[in-house]
Amino acid sequence: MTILIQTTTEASLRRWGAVIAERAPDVAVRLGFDQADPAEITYAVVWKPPLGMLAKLPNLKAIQSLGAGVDHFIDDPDLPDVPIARLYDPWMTRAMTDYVVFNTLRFQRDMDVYWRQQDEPRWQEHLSPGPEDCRVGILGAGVLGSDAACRLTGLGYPVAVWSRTEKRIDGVESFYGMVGERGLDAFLARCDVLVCLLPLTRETEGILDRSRLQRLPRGAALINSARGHHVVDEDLLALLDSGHLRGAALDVFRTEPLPADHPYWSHPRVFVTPHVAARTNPPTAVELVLENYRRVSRGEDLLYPVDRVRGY
Ligand code: NDP
Ligand code: OXD
Repeated sequence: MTILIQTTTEASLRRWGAVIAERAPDVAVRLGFDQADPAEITYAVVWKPPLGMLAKLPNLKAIQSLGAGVDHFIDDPDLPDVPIARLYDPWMTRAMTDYVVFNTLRFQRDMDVYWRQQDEPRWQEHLSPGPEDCRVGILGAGVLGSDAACRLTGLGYPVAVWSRTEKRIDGVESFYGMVGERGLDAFLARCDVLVCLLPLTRETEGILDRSRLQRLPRGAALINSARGHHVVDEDLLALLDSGHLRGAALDVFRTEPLPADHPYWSHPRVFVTPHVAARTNPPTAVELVLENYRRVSRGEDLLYPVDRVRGY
């Protein structure tokens, strides 16, 4: 049993190598496809593997994503038919919830407005609502969405989630599916702050287009820390410029790094962060990576499996 770690930078390969060597010194690890004999690899641990690379591993038994999302390889036309696991790490969940809470507070307390006023400079108070008057809606009620929903509820925000199936989360309203009084349009109409924490799939690609964003109440804000392809950029920019939306906090983009000439960088109502809402943290993420390695070695099912048909 040999592990292949495949990531996008030498630094992260070295970091993963060091963490596994410390935690499981007896496990054979290859850092990068170029360093491996393809026939020896049984377990591939990957972030954005090159298309077709996984198909070159004839003895592969399982794939572990180094992200909660699997969109970075699930559409590979040559993806081997082996079990796949997404990443789950409480450290990462807490980081994402921190990011969502920080940005929700930023909008609710008008910090985005004060930030712009400082450029003028202008000394002007605003009558910011309390959390009880700021309705938050979270698209996605999985690992990340449900944790953010619980924390925000504890802070006094009225919170609703939208998912494929109905949810029961204490103090949180559940909306689900596309139609009906619990469907997507009804959900959007009650969101002063909309948070996107959906996986990127064929169903959710471009879900935040003009028609959906227009259903938000005037003056609503968007927080997208899921994937850039959930948002139709031109539609978001048009609604920010028209004043329908007050602002957007964006952590993820269709092209990453975000190109230097992209209008988001200089837009006064957009707050850009470079895909850092919940980074993968090797010292904690290694727990699941090694547990799934042991499971593969024993022929057991993976923890946190991905449904290939649903795409998450
Ligand atoms: P989960 O798989 O745990 O949850 C996904 C949720 O989305 C589920 O509630 C699911 O509904 C819902 N969903 C999926 N498809 C649909 C659909 N078509 N209609 C309605 N609801 C849908 O994912 P996580 O919470 O762990 O992560 C979400 C995403 O966050 C990741 O896929 C990744 O893209 C992004 N992410 C971003 C990071 C960053 O740093 N910016 C870091 C980590 C993750 P149901 O429960 O009914 O199946
Ligand atoms: C993830 C990510 O999917 O970091 O985990 O984006």
